Amino acid sequence: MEFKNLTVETTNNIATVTINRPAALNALNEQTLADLQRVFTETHDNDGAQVIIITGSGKKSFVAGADIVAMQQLSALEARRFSKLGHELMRSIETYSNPVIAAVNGFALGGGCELALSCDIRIAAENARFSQPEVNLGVIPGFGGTQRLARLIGKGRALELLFTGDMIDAAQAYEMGLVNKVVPQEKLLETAMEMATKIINKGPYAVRQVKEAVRNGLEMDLDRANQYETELFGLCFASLDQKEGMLAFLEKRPANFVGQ
Ligand code: DAK
Repeated sequence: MEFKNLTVETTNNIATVTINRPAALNALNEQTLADLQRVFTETHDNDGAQVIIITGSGKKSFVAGADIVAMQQLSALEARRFSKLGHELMRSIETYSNPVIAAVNGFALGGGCELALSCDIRIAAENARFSQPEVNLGVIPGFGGTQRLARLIGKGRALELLFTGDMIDAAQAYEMGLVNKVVPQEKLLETAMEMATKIINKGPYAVRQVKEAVRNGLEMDLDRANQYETELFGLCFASLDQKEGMLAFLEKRPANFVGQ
């Protein structure tokens, strides 16, 4: 696939998607949103990468937000369309069948923070900075920030960040549970790759079911969520991966999963 504002490199079923608009610190304009959307809608399950890593080009910025130059002149209707494109992308990432890791290599502001929030796991470089600064510009987050941030780090801490627009560093983000790990910048992609490699060596069918179970279960009450888990657990026993995984354990050898 060819893209205007992205590069995609796939090694051993792990795709690294690099947002590449260095002159604007990788800010998200319509083209970039559309490019990213194609990554997540044109590949599925086994024909796509088993893990996708999203990062930004350069050492300074993951994504410095939605593109303020492009947004400045929008009419209300155009702003609504832009917001919809962003929402659709974030949802495509969140519902993508396989895990998505954000490797946050610098500023993750506004739409950049929202992009990281839509990923399953966030690994931050020590120089990463996070904020939802939309109130500085007289708007609110338009790509799900008010919803996903509160769900991830809790209402009180999310509201503080959303009301003040304060920028926090990687260590603070880690303390709040906004990121899973903080590593030196030069180790960022290596760490993301190591985690991705660990994941792709597990049963791919089970990994996909884990993502479904957690994502959908969080929207349900506990009884329904446990029932849902029971159904997905049962379904695993119709998969080749369950048969192979358990047989391999009993034969004391590594499993050869097929992802079905
Ligand atoms: N958009 C466009 N260009 C940007 C940008 C952005 N978000 N961030 C940086 N740039 C550009 C700068 O304008 C500059 O361009 P030139 O002047 O060189 O042409 C270049 O990137 C380098 O930036 P700086 O010179 O400013 O670099 P510094 O190191 O001095 O500062 C910074 C880095 C990240 C702290 C600073 O650039 C900054 O504060 N950037 C803006 C960060 C920001 O406020 N981001 C949030 C954007 S708001 C909605 C839809 C979506 C959203 C809201 C509503 N609806 C439709 C309702 C989402 C909103 C946002 O994401």
